Amino acid sequence: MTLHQIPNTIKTDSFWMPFTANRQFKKAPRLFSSAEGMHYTTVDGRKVIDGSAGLWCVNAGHGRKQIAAAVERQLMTLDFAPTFQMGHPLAFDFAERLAEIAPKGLDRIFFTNSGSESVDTALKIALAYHRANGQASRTRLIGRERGYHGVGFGGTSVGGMVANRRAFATLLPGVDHIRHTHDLSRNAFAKDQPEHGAELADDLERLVALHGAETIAAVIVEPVPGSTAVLPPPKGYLQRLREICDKHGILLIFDEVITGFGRLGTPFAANFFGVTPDLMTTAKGITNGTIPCGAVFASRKIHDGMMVGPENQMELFHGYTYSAHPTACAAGIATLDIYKDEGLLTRGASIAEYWRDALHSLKGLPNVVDIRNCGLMGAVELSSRDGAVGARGYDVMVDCFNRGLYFRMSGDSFALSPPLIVEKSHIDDIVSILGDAIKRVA
Ligand code: PXG
Ligand code: PLP
Repeated sequence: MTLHQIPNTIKTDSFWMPFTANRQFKKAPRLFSSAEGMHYTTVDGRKVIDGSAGLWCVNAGHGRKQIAAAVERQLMTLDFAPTFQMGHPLAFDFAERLAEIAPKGLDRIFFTNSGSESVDTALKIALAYHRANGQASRTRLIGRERGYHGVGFGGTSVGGMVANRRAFATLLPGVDHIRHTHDLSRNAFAKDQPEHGAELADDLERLVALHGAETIAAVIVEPVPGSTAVLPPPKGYLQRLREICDKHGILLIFDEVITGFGRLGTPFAANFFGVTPDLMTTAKGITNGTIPCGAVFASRKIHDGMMVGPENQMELFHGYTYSAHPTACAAGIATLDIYKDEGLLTRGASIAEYWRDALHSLKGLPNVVDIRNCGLMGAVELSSRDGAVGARGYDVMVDCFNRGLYFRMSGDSFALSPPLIVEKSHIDDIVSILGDAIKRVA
């Protein structure tokens, strides 16, 4: 199991690692020292294929010189400029460029520094919008079980992964959740979107009946939940959710922090599913993972609905010191240039079928209970060992790392989302290393 893992030669005590079993990790650290294209290189010089685009963010692959050069140039020209009652041209240019690729009508852009900040921003905009439009009673926020919306108090509250919630007491009041759509009994090994479960969107009607529509501000869902290991929505589900929101005047927020910027073979999941939300949260791929940045895309209806009151009065009392940071804007524009020049926002569509078939070839291996795919997202789910959820998954993950494959795991599921530059040969490598590990660990 410790093959290739160097003895611990660095001091690891001070860094309190995020979302990590710190004590276990520090006994045998897994350390990357450089990256290029589809691969990381470890501190001991091994090439490891990146099966998860870093943390779902390095969509154009690693080591893009164009982005590095743009950031360097920007730092030497204008290192920082405020965007509170001041501005700098790149912020406006970047917003215009994002508006060009936005789902139709979602072309008003509020900048943040992460997915968590995008989520909390979108939730606050939803509340403020209703208040500005005479519906101040709409204060409830609805999430979904198994959802992940980052780690702010807002995102944690609407999130639906119990481990991320239970240590943090009562969170925001007035939050409720609709049911998740993961249903192995009906949909195991479904390809692309599962057939069964569109009716689960009706769970929103249950909450409307319970609380009254006039108390509900917004519903937030990931079009394809990522952190709970890739759960494509049942056919018709998102359409139905949109209809129910419209019927009751509830805003629909798509959290596209993972699905944004080409992950499904379309610029955004909203394009892929043909469903347009009122607000869309993004981050990660917006700068190819290089410089922290996020953006909330708002509809004209929401934006214009907030542009009320005296002109000399701020419309939204919200923003971050680093909203539209010059280096993030420079990195973002360079990233969008790469996406455009290389067709990466739609490239996934041409390789998604190969990806799907390769993943589904793992069906029948020991303990494999489900395989899921959507665009260039994919997941393999294993059954858990008795009384030890996550143990088998961890062993497979470590085995893969030792043999040259990195990916994210969630319990006993593996979430795969390679950089969008992935070639068929890389997919073959990913699937063969993973398949061998599943057999070996069994
Ligand atoms: N919303 C969604 C849908 C996300 O996936 C966030 C919000 C929060 O973004 P920030 O930038 O604050 O982390 C995310 C982030 C994993 C994994 O492998 C997923 C995320 C982050 C790190 C790891 O499941 N998603
Ligand atoms: N805490 C203090 C004391 C601050 O002054 C600020 C910003 O001015 C913040 C937190 C928020 O920081 P940020 O704008 O980077 O989110």
